[in-house]
Amino acid sequence: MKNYKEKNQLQEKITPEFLFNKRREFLKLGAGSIVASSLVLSSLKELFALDSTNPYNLKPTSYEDITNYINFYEFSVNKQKAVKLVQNFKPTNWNIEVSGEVEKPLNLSMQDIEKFPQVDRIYRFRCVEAWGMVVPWGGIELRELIDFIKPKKNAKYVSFTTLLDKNIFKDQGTFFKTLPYPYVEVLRLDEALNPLTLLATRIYSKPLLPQNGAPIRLVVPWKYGFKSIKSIVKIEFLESRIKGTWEKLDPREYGFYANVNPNVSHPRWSQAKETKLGEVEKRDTLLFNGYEKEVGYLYKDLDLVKNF
Ligand SMILES: Nc1nc2c(c(=O)[nH]1)N[C@H]1C(S)=C(S)[C@@H](COP(=O)(O)O)O[C@H]1N2
Ligand SMILES: [Mo]
Repeated sequence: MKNYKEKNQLQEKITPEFLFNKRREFLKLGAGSIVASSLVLSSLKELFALDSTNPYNLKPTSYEDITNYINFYEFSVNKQKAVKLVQNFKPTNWNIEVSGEVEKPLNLSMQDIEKFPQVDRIYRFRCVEAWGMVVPWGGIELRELIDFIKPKKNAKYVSFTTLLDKNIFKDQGTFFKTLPYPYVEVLRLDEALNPLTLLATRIYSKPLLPQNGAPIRLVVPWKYGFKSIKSIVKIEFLESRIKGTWEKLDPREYGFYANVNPNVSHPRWSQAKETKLGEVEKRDTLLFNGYEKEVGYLYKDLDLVKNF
């Protein structure tokens, strides 16, 4: 797009139906033939860019990789083993307790979650272990739920808790004796309210598989993956900060913020580069995992080295 005016003109022409049909055309014809046909095609990139599902035109990682290369320590620290063991986990009649400093404490079923506006978002996802992927998530923006339950004025933090059930999660308290279960993660309320933050219930439009945190998990794409807690049964609004599971285990390795940052090394390895699942060449790690424009305001007065 050459200039702002031109972009505005294009935007005026583009209705959601237009966008949908063009996309369908594109998908039907394949990329090759579309180059020959004229119309919008020089602007094809911009066309996709205007779609809020995938503003950075990211290429999603395969479903195979997303659903097999996982971390779910309650089952095993070994990724293949965890996928195998997690298959016995069949989340039914799921219930999420929403409590703490809120006007409307309540219990939510998955049917209740479905009543909130549903969104699809293709995000980068970066594990602290220096691998990354691109995931087409579906679910709700966490802020929709927060608006609904109305936090009290003194609520400043939100904590999330994974189900605790040693009959299902065989490794809760065995391999990692030092890991304090249930798994807990914590966000500042303003981080939780950022439009990027999701409660995800789908990947590639399919319900989450147990290994990816069925039936509902947090997604915070600018933070290391351990913040994106799986299989949530409790969301609590708090006046003061508490430590999550990883921060409790070792605050020097797993800070409260855990914002993706190429310049802040993990004590045992550099974070400057990452390997995307399905790729061979390493890529540069991006500050805030490439979401500085969307989340930079949250940290403008914060020393990112001290508060890692
Ligand atoms: N309850 C729970 N949530 C969790 C984890 C876990 O072990 N238990 N692992 C975290 C880590 S380290 C990462 S990288 C992501 C991985 O998500 P994925 O397995 O769907 O890729 O989940 C996070 N959420
Ligand atoms: Mo991770």
